[in-house]
Amino acid sequence: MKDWERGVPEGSAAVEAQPPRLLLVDDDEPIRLVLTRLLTPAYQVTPLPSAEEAIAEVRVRPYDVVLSDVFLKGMSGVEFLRRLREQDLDLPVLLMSGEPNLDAAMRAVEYGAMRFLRKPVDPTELRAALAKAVSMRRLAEARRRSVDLLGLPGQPVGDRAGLDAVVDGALRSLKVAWQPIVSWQRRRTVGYEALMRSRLPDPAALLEAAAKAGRTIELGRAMRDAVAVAGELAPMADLYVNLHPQELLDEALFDPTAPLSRLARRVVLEVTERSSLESLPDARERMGRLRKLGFRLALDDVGSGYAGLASFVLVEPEVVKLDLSLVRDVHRSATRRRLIASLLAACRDLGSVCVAEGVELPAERDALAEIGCDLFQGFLFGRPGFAFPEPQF
Ligand code: G
Ligand code: MN
Repeated sequence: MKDWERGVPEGSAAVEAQPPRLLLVDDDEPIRLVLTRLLTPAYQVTPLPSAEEAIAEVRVRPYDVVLSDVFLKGMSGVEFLRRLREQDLDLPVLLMSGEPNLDAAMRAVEYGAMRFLRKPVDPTELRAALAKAVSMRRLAEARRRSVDLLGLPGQPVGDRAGLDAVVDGALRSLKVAWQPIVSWQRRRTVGYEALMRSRLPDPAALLEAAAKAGRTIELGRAMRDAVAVAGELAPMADLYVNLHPQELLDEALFDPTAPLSRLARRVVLEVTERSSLESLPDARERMGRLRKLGFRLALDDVGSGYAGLASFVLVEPEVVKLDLSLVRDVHRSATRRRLIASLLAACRDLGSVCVAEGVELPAERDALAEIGCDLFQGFLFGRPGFAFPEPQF
């Protein structure tokens, strides 16, 4: 479990002397009181009744996170966000609303709200969302401050040549592991997700090494080619392939004669909602080109707390993959079930199908099936393996 899921800002523990500064904006006084009480002393809460006062406040004092009602007198939520962004680009904003209004939520998220919370806000969910926002705030700051130091976790690499050697070795040992995606009702495999493996300890280490060496595109190509070779031998099922956002800028991805393009009708390309696709030049047009080649698109890691709605609007995914952090313990959490049920309903409206990822327990599977989810991926059905593992039902 990550710290933010426990409701503890990452890296806070004993090291951080000051609790994070939270600006609470709501024109309803009882709500200000309740939330202030709930969040003190974990946060230094400044409650304010209006958007105008909040804007004035962030001008004079630094804040780590803003929690605000979306409907404030005298200023729309979108206008409020825009003015906050003028002051501070990295300031995370969580919006709350009593009226679940998809349109307002989408526009808010488009304008950089990090999360949309429904009132009455569930305290556990609120704490987790705030802790995550603060962690991301710190990460953004650290990133801006950090000089680009070379080095992998647990494996310091002092120079560019050393780094290139690490990446070369990893590329030579690159292999594709496949994890089944199943229909529970039909007890059938409907697809396999391709996962990268190499002699580095985990795929994240490989991605990080490649990124530091400026070789992300090269790694992506190698992986796509490896997928295409193995995919020729795959059982009849769709092939799910993760794309790094930078790969969307690689012309080779759009080449109709590339090995993977020849399998396009069977391939679902996964783009993650963890990165801001909106900042990608011509993102929408690029998605269109991939569809013309026959590829379908999936939005990966949905529900991991990032700007989901904006990426939804942009990608219009055929497949939505629910993040394992949302799936975990779904049988024990009515909040998760409600959230997933509303995601499933939204997917149905938009003509997308949902895959629940990271299903480990029969109880999770059953709870998901009960709210209408049928496609599953996870250790319960099959671990990733090199020879297209048969799932267990
Ligand atoms: O980000 P993406 O959804 O592409 O990540 C898939 C990752 O999730 C893979 O690394 C895979 O090994 C892992 N994974 C798949 N099924 C499970 C599961 O049931 N539990 C856990 N903890 N991880 C899983
Ligand atoms: Mn994936």
